[in-house]
Amino acid sequence: MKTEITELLGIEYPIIQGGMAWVAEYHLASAVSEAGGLGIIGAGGAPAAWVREQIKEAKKLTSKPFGVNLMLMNPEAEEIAKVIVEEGVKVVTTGAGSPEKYMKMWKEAGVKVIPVVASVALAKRMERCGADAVVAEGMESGGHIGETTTMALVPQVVDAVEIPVIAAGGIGDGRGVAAAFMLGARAVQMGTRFVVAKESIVHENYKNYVIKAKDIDTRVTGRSTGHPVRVIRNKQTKEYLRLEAEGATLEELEKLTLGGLRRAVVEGDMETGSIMAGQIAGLVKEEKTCKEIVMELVKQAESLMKGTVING
Ligand code: TUI
Repeated sequence: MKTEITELLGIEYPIIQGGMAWVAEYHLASAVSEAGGLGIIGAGGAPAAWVREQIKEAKKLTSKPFGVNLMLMNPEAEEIAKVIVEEGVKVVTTGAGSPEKYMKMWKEAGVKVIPVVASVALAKRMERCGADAVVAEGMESGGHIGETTTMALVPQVVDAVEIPVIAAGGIGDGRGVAAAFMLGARAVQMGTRFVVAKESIVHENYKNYVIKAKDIDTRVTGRSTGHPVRVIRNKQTKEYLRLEAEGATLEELEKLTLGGLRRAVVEGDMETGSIMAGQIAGLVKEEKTCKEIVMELVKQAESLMKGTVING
């Protein structure tokens, strides 16, 4: 499964783990990298010192490449951007904004830069300012999302840029991987599937929620605030969507979600927590190791694509 992305990143398989806040810490990231994919440490809203520590711990567990995801709304984004360079991280992905102001520093340090985009316009802008690849993330994804589905977004981004495109959103098994290649992607990024990995440190309640979720169980909160976030429905989303429909203020709405991801991931609070997950949660049925997940994805995708030229 060699593609422009496996070559660019020096990895075995074109499978990237999403940089999920609170979830994507060093145990998960190093396990995905050890399995031949690209593990990613998600900075989320964490302080720069935490990110540095995570990078150091990941280096102890793997000598293979791994990345860091910089969530651009992080108040310490500037410091984290520097930590990435200082610690010699090979790959950075970014989310929830445009990483333009860090691009020069990263490129000069030889860091491969892969912004996550939800539109053709941002993909083009990222290519112009030197991105090595982009992740085109559809609205099937968990967490902060755009407006367009993976099926519609990926081929449009592929046609709009010369750099390789990684597909994300709604991919949970080898069929999704094969489909992404058919759309012109050169790799996939997956989050929800890895939430339930054995090496994932999320609370057991969270994993069980993903495993139990059906196809129609996610909801998008925050459409009215300009920050749409996909989560598995629970008591919090019911209350949130009710308030949102009644025209509640941003302040009232934020009261419900503040610290919600931490409550769900760390405390296992399934009532007031934000259980971020993608629409593919309904497909995720059991906990497996990262190695088992990656090997299963590769085997299934390869058998579906027999005779298909990926880089054609
Ligand atoms: O970033 C994500 N997904 C995320 S970030 C996150 S942390 C969070 N926690 C609580 C509330 C809100 C966020 C959880 N999930 N995916 C990548 C992504 N980026 N999706 C969409 C975007 C995006 C959206 C707008 C990127 C750029 C953008 O505008 C850029 C510009 O300046 O025009």
